[in-house]
Amino acid sequence: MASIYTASWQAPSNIALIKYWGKYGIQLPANASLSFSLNTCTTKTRVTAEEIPFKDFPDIRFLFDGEERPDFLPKIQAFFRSILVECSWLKKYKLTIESSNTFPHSSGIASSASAFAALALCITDIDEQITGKKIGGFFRVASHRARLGSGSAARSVYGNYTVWGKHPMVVGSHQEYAVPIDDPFTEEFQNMLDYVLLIDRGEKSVSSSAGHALMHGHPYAKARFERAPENLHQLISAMRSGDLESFFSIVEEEALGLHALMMSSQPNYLLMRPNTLAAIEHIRYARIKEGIPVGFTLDAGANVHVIAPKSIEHTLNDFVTSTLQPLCSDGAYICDHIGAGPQNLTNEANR
Ligand code: 2P0
Repeated sequence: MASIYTASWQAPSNIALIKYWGKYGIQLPANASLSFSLNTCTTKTRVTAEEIPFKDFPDIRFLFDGEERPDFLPKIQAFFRSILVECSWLKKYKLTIESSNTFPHSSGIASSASAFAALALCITDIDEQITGKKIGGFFRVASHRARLGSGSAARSVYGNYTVWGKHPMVVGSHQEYAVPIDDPFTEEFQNMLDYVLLIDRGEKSVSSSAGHALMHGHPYAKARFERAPENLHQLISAMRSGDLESFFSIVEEEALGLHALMMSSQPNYLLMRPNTLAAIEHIRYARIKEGIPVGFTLDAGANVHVIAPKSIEHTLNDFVTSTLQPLCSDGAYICDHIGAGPQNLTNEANR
């Protein structure tokens, strides 16, 4: 009888505070990035591997929310091609991948980080089952594999704060995989809230992969790749000393700097929308004029991540519902916060 193996993992989305923008070689980052994993925005994936006669390439079916989605296959196949040498057993298996997100479909929230993290965790889990050997540094291996699917996914195999890319301030940091940051950050940074304002739910005009590619030959690339490690250094220092003012200043510079790079690419492009700017102005007013410890960051899109320590949750709820919610598409926003990381659901899947 053909052998069948199953693994199921839930992995979080993450938001970068120090951005990864620009890469070289095989998915290696031009600078180290730092992010935190979210709690509510996650992808749940189940992989079933069924033994079949030898083929050159794994036979893959991909279902999203129970529906066959061949449009996702090219990126998934590219991922499997890149891990085929280290997981040669894949050639003998037919894979069924079933995936779903907890965040709303076409919300404009990037799902490649949580999706490839969940997939890499499932494949690494099945790897252990098939070979019968425990993989030392399981999450490090999964992070390296996730990176090959999507760079930011390397950071989504852990909870809390992570760093992907070598940086002198983070012991053990590496270009090929992310590492969790085990740092004595002060209390306000241990319970960060992230409310995601859904400003525009449409498809982005330029994909992140295309955006990364435009950093080759970018007129400001050199300055960016020198600035990012300096910002990472300053950010960690601010988080160690409880300096929220410096923290917000660096995080917002990174967000605006990311979009400035897009706006000065050749060809240039713009992902912010008028309500992105309106939200930013309100957030800055609240912090600078009203003394509310709140800031923002942006992903590669129009949505705004509103960041604040948990201690001001009630104030933040009032501020968001009264001032920011009207700027959101259909008034939609997601209340999230820093999360504990992926969950192994394999035993549940095998039941
Ligand atoms: C980040 N982003 O650090 C940056 C900031 C978006 C804004 O990494 O080509 O989907 O798959 O490696 O990881 C989004 O790009 O790009 C991203 P690929 P990815 O989170």
